[in-house]
Amino acid sequence: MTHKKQHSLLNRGDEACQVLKEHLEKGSIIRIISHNDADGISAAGVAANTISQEDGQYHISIVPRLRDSFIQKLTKERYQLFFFCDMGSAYLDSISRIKGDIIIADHHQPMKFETKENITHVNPHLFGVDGSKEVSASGVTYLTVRGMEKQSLIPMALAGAFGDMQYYDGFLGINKIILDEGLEYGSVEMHKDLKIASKNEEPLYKSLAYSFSPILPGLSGDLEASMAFLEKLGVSYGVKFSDLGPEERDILKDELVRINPEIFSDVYSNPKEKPTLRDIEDYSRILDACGKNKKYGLGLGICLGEKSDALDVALDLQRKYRQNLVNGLSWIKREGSNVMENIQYLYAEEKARKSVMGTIASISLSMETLDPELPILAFSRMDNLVKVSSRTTRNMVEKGVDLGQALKDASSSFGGTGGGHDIAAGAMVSFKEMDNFLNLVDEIVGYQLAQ
Ligand SMILES: [Mn+2]
Repeated sequence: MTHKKQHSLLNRGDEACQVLKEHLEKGSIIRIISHNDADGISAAGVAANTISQEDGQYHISIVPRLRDSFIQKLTKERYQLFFFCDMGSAYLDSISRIKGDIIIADHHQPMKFETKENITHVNPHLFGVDGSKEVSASGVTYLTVRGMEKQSLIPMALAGAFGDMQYYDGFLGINKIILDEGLEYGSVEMHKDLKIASKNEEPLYKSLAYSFSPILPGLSGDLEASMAFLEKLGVSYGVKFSDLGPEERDILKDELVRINPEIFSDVYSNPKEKPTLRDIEDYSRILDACGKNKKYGLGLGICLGEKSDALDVALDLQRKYRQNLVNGLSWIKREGSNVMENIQYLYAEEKARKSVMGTIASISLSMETLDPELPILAFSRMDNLVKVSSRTTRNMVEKGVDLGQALKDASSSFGGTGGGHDIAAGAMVSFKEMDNFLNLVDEIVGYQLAQ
């Protein structure tokens, strides 16, 4: 059954591939529209690299969300093929007004809509495949170019899956199929090692403090604690992990496994990349930092292998971003959250803190700095509006929590917009309605848990 569902999705990907090929043969300039996170940037990278390798041309826009005004603008553009990645499935009706052929490579819940002939819609949910766990947009986009033998782009397809948190100490479903294809072709290598961040780039104590997947309780997010931990072990904290001798590596491994056994596990790499970008999770984190800093072109430049100083600029951004994370996490440790009956929330107005709200909220849940039993809403003030990022745990989803539904219903009751996945969702509501919105979400989550 699973096999059949996956097969239908792969077939739809091949149909999209045919459309893409026809346009490449005709010399159409392809209009790519993608999302601004690590998954969306990787997806755009998979599409753009394919088009360049086939000597085609493209024009890309990376956007935070599909606004009606933007779709309106697209309807006036004269491209012959529009290629939406990581978005579009929820906007089929407005997208259908665009003239030209359309490929949608998305993994979000699609709206019910009778698809028009000019739209090739590739989305796991259409075939009963779980798009929140088994494939991300970069993977779906890879399925649309797979018919052109693009195995060299598999590391990028997996980077998006890491970015969308689809790694569960292993990949599932379509992600696993894509991984196996990469391993077989040799574009992905896998070995057992410590899964700590930026091993080829940062001094060891920073590598530990910046490791959040998996979490190292007591060390993740805490530079001083990481330094003290290494000092106590007698391991040099100021050198890169990659420069440690075998003996020091062994000591470190034994101690870290004691903190979290998942820290020693499969590490995936792209043997063709430069050392800093070789680890696919590091790659994904760098794209994430570009996205969070609104430097989409920079992230895309990295995906396109630009020779300029793009990587150095991106690493600088990542350092600043990580500093914000560390500061934000210590703020949560110090101040805690505001606790309601069924949920908890955080609120920020400072720019640096706002840039990391969703991330520090979810890290604090997994480190259990905050009560993991209470779904968290993180509010960032934007003039008259508040942006909400919400997160919960798999355990709570199993108990019935669906944040996508809760935020969609609660925000629409107060003239806002919202939605997303059961485990992570977002919304925008008017600042004046924040308290009402909170009370309603609290009520809805209570209701979901009582079912
Ligand atoms: Mn995505």
